[in-house]
Amino acid sequence: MTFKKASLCRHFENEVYKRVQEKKINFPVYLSAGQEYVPSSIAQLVHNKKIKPMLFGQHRGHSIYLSFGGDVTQLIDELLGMKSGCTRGMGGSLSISSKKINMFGHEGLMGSNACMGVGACFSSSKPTIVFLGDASVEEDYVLASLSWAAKKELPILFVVEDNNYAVLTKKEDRRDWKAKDVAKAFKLDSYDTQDNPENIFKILKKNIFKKPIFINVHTKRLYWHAGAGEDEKVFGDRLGKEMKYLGKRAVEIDNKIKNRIKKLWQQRLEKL
Ligand SMILES: Cc1ncc(C[n+]2csc(CCOP(=O)(O)OP(=O)(O)O)c2C)c(N)n1
Repeated sequence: MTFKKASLCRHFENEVYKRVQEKKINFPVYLSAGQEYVPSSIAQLVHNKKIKPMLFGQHRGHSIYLSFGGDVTQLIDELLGMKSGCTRGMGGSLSISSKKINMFGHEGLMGSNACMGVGACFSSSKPTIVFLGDASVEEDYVLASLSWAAKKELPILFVVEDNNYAVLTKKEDRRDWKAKDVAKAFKLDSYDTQDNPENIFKILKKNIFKKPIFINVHTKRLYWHAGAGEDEKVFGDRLGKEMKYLGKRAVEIDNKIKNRIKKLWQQRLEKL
């Protein structure tokens, strides 16, 4: 199931990539191809536990939306600026929201979703997930949010999708500390891992939403920070590894999903 979610996210993003190149989409898009196993694994775990958390993502949110069961057609429509989009065609790529899956749209200030997620969780005591990037976790207000979540023992999960980049600047050129160590200093249960679903399940299975947890997951961004282009060839992305591991059946499933998404995009483009 995690594989199916990840495959859906990948093919969705590949279709967006094509539409940007064809100039069917003319505003900034933030593609999450390569990183999809992070939200897919967490969504699967949460789904298995029958929990429907509040979701606070950042600008790179397509895979979060899709992994947690957001309607595919509505996301296509959103990116095409149609009223039938999940954010009524007004949010675009960076501000994906959906009442159906409790996903709150991002307003653009990196890391502000941590403050909002912590506030929402504090006031409602509902299970909450905040997705951050490895750069947004450097913002001072994110650190204040981690501290409050720890102090109030909130049912919250902070997930850092650590793709190593802040636009084009690598982590090694920005800081000499690990996010996990900082979170630990605030007395959060804190982890550092690869984007392997088994690792993620193992870490979160027992205590998710029982106490505040911070997980930094190393992953890979396949496309530019914004728009459609390739920075450098990235090898060994997680979806490729999983396909190799799962074998022939996975390739069949992947092809089916690819064709379904392709067709859906074509159908929605005809509505323009
Ligand atoms: C406070 C603030 N500073 C700068 C920016 C411009 N900006 C947008 S995204 C981004 C990089 C974000 O990197 P990260 O949080 O690691 O997420 P990623 O893009 O890698 O998913 C920057 C600098 C912003 N939106 N907000």
